[in-house]
Amino acid sequence: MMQLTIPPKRIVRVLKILVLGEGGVGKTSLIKTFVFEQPSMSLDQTLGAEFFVKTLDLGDEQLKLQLWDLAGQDHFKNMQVYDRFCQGAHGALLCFDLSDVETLFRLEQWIEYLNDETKVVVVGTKSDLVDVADNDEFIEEYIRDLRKRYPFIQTFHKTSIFSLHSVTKVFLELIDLCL
Ligand SMILES: Nc1nc2c(ncn2[C@@H]2O[C@H](COP(=O)(O)OP(=O)(O)OP(=O)(O)O)[C@@H](O)[C@H]2O)c(=O)[nH]1
Ligand SMILES: [Mg+2]
Repeated sequence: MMQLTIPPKRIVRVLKILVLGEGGVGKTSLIKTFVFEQPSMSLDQTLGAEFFVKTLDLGDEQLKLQLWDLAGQDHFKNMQVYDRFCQGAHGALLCFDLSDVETLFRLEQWIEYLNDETKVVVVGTKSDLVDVADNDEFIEEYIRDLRKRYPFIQTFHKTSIFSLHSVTKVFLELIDLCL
């Protein structure tokens, strides 16, 4: 009997992607929604760091994504290991909660971990919780100013884990910038 051998797809590239932002902004939920391709609420605080892998098909080749989910609570940040965790990252999603402006003001603390070669997309999470008009102009202006000071910040998008489209978009856009 003839046997068919299907050659394994070749891994073309490995991308290290960080997902950063204050505790509770929705980093783990965002990653899980992207990885599992369905709205995925995270119910627990991340302890230290978690790590997810997703492969994407690029024709007959594969892209392997290493998604680094760093806990946002202050006591983890104070352990001073994040500098090392962030080394060598190709891209980062810098997340804040649209319904909690304090988390926007803390973005700069996370930017400190990055170098100018890392591609960055800013993500305003939980868009389902806010009215479009709430703080909108203020937030846009604040991010415009951040981008002037940190030109490696590329774009800003709003997400909700209940809209798979917006979640996939931020990851794919970042990946595109990194390739
Ligand atoms: N309404 C709404 N809630 C969300 C959304 N994303 C996350 N949440 C909720 O926000 C809370 C915190 O989400 P996590 O994903 O655990 O937040 P985190 O940033 O990983 O927090 P740490 O692990 O502590 O750093 C959970 O109750 C989520 O269900 C969203 O898009 N909309
Ligand atoms: Mg988490």
